[in-house]
Amino acid sequence: RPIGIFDSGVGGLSVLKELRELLPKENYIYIGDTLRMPYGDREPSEIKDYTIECFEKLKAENVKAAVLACSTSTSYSLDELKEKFDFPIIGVIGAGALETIMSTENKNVLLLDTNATVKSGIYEKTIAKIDSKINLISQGCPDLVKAVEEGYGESVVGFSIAKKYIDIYDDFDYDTLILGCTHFGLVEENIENILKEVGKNAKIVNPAYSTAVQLSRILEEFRILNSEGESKVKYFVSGDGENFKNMIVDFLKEPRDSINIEKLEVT
Ligand code: DGN
Repeated sequence: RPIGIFDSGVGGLSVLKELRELLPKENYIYIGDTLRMPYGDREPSEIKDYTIECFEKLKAENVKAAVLACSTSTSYSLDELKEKFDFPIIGVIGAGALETIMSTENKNVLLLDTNATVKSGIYEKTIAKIDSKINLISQGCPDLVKAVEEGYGESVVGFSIAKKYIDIYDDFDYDTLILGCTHFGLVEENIENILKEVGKNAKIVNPAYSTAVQLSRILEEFRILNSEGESKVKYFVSGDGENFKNMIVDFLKEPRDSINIEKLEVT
């Protein structure tokens, strides 16, 4: 049985990349709700309904476990999904929050995320349960989500968009920066270069990696790892598949003609 990955768009590719490195023999089903993305400026009820609808598709594909590879959906719908579906589901915030707690020494942390995730306060709450002394400042970066989704996140324009948000916190002495929205994992190198340019010696937390580690441990523990055959990925997108395909080629370095994308019909 395959592993499911869901994001509103291309952001979950950052999680897929890490998962395939850790679990190269698994099959994957990726759903990107590209028609209705970005979720970051939507109402909580819409985020929840759309996410559940996409998870029905993962269920129909008989996934053995799934990653909710979208911080926005994790903020607003993880609890409900866990109640509704009977396969294990992990979000991207738990692992990201833990890694942050272990990373920061001066306890000043900057979070770049979607407006909706920032508004939910979920990172603050999750972190405070373990370390209430951490001072987290959050910034919604909708223009950066758009740049990554449309494929110019790594360009000069994408660089200056990301820098615009980082520049706001010039006076904040943070030692850890969280790439909360999974889209930002696709431009981690740009962010690293910006931090260098502005003279910030901060560690980057990309929850894609810690989330992939968390899932691989769960699969190992329950002994439901796939150990034979060739790994395949099947993509379903609700919007235009061309741009999505370009991102797979650029970011995952997949040969174009090996990419299997199907249309996901949504209401
Ligand atoms: N990758 C999503 C997230 O992590 O929240 C995307 C954002 C969006 O749809 N705005």
